[in-house]
Amino acid sequence: MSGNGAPELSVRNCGDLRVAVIAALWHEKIMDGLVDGALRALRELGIDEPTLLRVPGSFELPVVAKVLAGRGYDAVVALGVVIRGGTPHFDYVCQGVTQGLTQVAVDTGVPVGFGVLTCDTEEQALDRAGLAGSREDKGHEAVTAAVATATALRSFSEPWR
Ligand code: DLZ
Repeated sequence: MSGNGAPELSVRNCGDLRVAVIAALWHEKIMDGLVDGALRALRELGIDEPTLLRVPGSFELPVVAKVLAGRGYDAVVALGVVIRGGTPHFDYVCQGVTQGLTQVAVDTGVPVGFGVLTCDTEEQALDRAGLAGSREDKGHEAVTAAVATATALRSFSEPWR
């Protein structure tokens, strides 16, 4: 999937939203870039006190997302990096985390930003991590998408905003 064609999202009236970021611990340097990008995006949006929780691996992201979605957060952002190895394990972890996070969002109605990199190589992940020299900034993108979706949902329930 290419990053070409990504929209410029303009998100307003969101400084009061409660946002939680959940970040896996595997692949420390790449995760540092994703987490920094996510926190930078939240600061730019005026969301000053996000919750940040760390979990062991990407497979643990959906269960924590589900619990937080049930605790009053307006949006949850899940960050992780899964890099293909020599066994089918990669496919099972990617499938579990992708389906799990989708299910959380659809079942709870709370937007879940998908900031999980699923890459063949470490170089591909570094290129998307928002680090110096990266071409893409997926932590930042995941926050912006989740907050834009939360504000869109709020505009339906509060039409005067
Ligand atoms: C086991 C495992 C492997 C092999 N690779 C990764 C990875 O690249 N990225 C990641 O976030 N997690 C990995 N894990 C750990 C699983 O996500 C999970 O934490 C363990 O299977 C324990 O449930």
